Amino acid sequence: MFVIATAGHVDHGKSTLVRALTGMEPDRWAEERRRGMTIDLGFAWTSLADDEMTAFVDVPGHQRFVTNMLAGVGPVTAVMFVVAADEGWRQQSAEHLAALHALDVRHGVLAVTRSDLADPGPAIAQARERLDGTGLAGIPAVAVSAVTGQGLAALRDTLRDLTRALPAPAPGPARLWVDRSFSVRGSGTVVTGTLASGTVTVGDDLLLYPSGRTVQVRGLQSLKTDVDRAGAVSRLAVNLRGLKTDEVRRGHALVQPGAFAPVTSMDVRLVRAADRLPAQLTLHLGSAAVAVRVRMLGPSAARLTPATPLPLHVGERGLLRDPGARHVVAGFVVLDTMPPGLHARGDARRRATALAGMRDRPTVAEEVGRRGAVRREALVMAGVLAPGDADPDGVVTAGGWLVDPVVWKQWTAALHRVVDEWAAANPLSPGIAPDAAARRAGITDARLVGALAAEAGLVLDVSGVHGRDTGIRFPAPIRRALDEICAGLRDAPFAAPGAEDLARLGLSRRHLAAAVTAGVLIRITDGVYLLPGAPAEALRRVAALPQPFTVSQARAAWDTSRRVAVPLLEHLDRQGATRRLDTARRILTKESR
Ligand SMILES: Nc1nc2c(ncn2[C@@H]2O[C@H](COP(=O)(O)OP(=O)(O)OP(=O)(O)O)[C@@H](O)[C@H]2O)c(=O)[nH]1
Ligand SMILES: [Mg+2]
Repeated sequence: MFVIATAGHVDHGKSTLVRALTGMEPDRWAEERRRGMTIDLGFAWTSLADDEMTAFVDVPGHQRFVTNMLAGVGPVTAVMFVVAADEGWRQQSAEHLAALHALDVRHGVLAVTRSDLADPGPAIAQARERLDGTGLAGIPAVAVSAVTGQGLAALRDTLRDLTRALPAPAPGPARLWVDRSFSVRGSGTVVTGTLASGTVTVGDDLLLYPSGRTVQVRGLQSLKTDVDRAGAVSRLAVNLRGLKTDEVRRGHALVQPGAFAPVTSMDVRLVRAADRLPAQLTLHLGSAAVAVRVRMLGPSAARLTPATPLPLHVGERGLLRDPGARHVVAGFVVLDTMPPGLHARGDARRRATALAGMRDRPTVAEEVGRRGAVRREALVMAGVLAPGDADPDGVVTAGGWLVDPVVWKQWTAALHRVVDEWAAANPLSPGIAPDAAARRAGITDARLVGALAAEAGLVLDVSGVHGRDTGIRFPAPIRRALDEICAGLRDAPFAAPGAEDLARLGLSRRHLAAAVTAGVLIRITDGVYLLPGAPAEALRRVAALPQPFTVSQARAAWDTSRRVAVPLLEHLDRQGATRRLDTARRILTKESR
């Protein structure tokens, strides 16, 4: 299916032309027919060629209903621009063109209608001139009369050529901008809209914006025909389970879960804006019209804060209007849906400079480079990365993060420094907990510490991150047993496990010897194993005793038994840290004082 929106000044013959092309009545309301004027959006369809259907979204031309007009064209990429031969270019011709240009609509046909009432030549020439310099410059023009039928066949052919030349809808998640909601007896709530991307299937769970509710698709119709499934582009009526009619209305959106972040703050590039914009405007995007706070960052950059969350992606276009004024005040391109806070003096100016250097559709590497590190799913929800995309080249991926290689290097170095500092300050527990390490090293997420530790040649185990990697790999039960012993020794550094403890844990002499080689434990004497930092801590504690000191004073200071205290003192003697004075007393050597 193809979807084409109409555009053009009030009363120029848009609806009449749609009726002539489709045989359907786009003006749905009695009031519209009585007043001979379109108020709300109308929908009609026909087959221009083969079996493929073309649906028209017929918009009102009157200035008062421009919000309805924008809701109609918002999700549509092709337009039938109507100008009356007898009236020529008028005010809403210009306003509609400004909106289409800002939305970057590039596909269209110029229909100069009512050409039975006047020579269409001057109106065509005038319209072409106005279209020049916009995205619709050079579109084919057709003179037509809906009354005499003159030119209608040519218009059909031109519209058919237009639809054939339309680019396939960009692959992407399902998003349907709601333009109507009503209740059908026996079915409940039905919404209609233009599905501009993705696929919807009966039974799907979708997210409703802005409420964030999950709703289930109970039934689908496309052009009044029941379907099980519909893909973009299509006009769709969606029957929703468990939703009251007043809970959904025009401007809401149904989207695929996990595909969009609820955007409440975004940085945009302004297109064709005045130097300064009012601080409060209305934002139009898709079928939505939402109050928005505008903060100018620079001449063509602004931060927008919509009053309700919007499901949108980087690179999308929208409009800003002053509801009081009679024109579009600016178009915009979404550049960042996760903008950084602006706290310090000069932040806004720096941000404007950064935004000026961004492309409308950044690559993943550019986004990662700009942010240093970003969650993969955040880029998916920003529309920069598709869920199935392979991890991009030139970016480090770990733990669900995409990290800039320069930042990765900095983090690796910082982790090394933090681990060294910690080990020096805490000789008895050389492992630092991952979240503490992340905090000290300025690493965004503690879940990255494991990968960074591996990169840095460090070890992450139950005792935290530490620097001992000897390449010895223990079987899992042995590793667990050693971890248990280390954890116990971190709490009570001199409570060396006894022979029964070691036997219960399944640790043989061979395992313990390997643990010593690996630097996990040190052997004080046969059967007495402590953490590598234990002698330094032991010395620190006996240094605090009155000198000289006895074995039982040392034992008390270490809170251990003679089984450990005696060989540990002998170990300190051998290291030259302590010296025996006589059978009972020892003293710290000069070197260790
Ligand atoms: N003579 C003549 N009259 C036409 C032609 N097309 C439309 N009209 C008349 O022009 C008037 C306006 O036509 P509409 O189709 O309602 O115009 P519109 O652009 O849909 O108007 P809005 O939706 O209110 O913006 C009606 O009285 C139509 O009968 C045409 O080709 N020839
Ligand atoms: Mg009309």
